[in-house]
Amino acid sequence: MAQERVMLEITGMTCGHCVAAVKKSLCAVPGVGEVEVTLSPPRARVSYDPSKATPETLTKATAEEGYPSSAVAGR
Ligand SMILES: [Cu+2]
Repeated sequence: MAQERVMLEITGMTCGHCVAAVKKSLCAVPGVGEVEVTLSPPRARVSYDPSKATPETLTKATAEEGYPSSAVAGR
C-alpha cells in the first residue's frame, strides 16, 4: 500500500510535552504510519495511508488537541 507524506506546520507548541501531545494526536488517526514531530521548527512529518487519512484529518486531529496546524508541503 502506497504511503503519502505531508509536512505540517504546528502552532502553539512550547515544550516537550506539547511535542508528545501532538505526536499522540497524530498517531491516533486511522491510517497514520510514521510521525516525527519537532519543536524547532514546530513541524510534524507524517506518513499516512491516503485511503484512510488526509491532510485535513491530520490537521483536525492536532487542532482538537489544542495545536492548530496546516499542511506546508507534500513528500
Ligand atoms: Cu508544552
